Amino acid sequence: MDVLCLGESMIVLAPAAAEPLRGAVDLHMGVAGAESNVAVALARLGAGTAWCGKIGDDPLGRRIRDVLDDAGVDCSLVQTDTERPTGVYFKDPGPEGTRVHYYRRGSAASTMRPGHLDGIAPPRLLHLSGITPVLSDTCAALVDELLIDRALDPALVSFDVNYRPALWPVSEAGPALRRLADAADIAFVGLDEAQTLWGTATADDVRELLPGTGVLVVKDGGNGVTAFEGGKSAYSPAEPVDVVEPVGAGDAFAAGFLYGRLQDASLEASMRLGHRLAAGALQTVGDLAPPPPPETVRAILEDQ
Ligand code: KDG
Repeated sequence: MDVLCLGESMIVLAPAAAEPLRGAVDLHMGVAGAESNVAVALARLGAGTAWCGKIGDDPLGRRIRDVLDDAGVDCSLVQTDTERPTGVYFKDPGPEGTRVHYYRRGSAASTMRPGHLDGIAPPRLLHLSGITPVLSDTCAALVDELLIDRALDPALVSFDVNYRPALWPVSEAGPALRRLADAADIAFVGLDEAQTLWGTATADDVRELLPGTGVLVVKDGGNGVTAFEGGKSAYSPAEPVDVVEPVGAGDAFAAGFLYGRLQDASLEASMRLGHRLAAGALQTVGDLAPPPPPETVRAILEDQ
């Protein structure tokens, strides 16, 4: 297996016309979850990918499984909880951007705990995010086991900071997410997110704050992305797009970047593939967009 992504997946309901939720009549139902979004995008690019999480024994959990199965994601490690439901969230587009409303407290996924992946063969890469540690104390302990204690050694561990303000305050999230990102082999963070969490102003400031991260990827929205590796850094401008709905674009970027790295592509080429996938996600209401054609992927990665 190339990549294993672990985290909570949910059903997302979003106004079909990208209008405010309050007045919406038609909702689009999709499958969401930062880590499973990455898994779907990677599988569609052709990487051997598994997703691991916990779903409820309900139609929503089965829908998640169906969508991931259809995308070619290996779900054999997924656990089903017969007591607790699959989580749900709503997207609420508005003039100030899209807000999210979660219905996930006490969900099946919140009962994940250390030992969840005991006995599995280590993948080349394990992908985690900063959403999982806030789901419950046992989820936080699981992330520690995998990222700090490296239970799946020698797998590389990638970590998307993914600060979700609706789930925890900066005073708790700031130090917790810094510790995890600094221990990762590859970490993704938004420049605005880093500003909120750590008060940093520039990508260089973030690098200074996270000297332990192997490859650090600092994303500046529609402007571009700076990646650091060892003493080297590279900048890649974003693709200009008309944004329909932004949620999911960060996951798409992460998938493109990780796919590039798995193919031994340069930082620059990996960022370009990340941008291409993010552009697709920005132009769709759901979290998941169709992948670029294989010849486009090849051309992006060959142009080092
Ligand atoms: O990155 C997109 C995710 O935010 C979305 O799919 C839902 O995982 C999610 C979360 O916890 O916000």
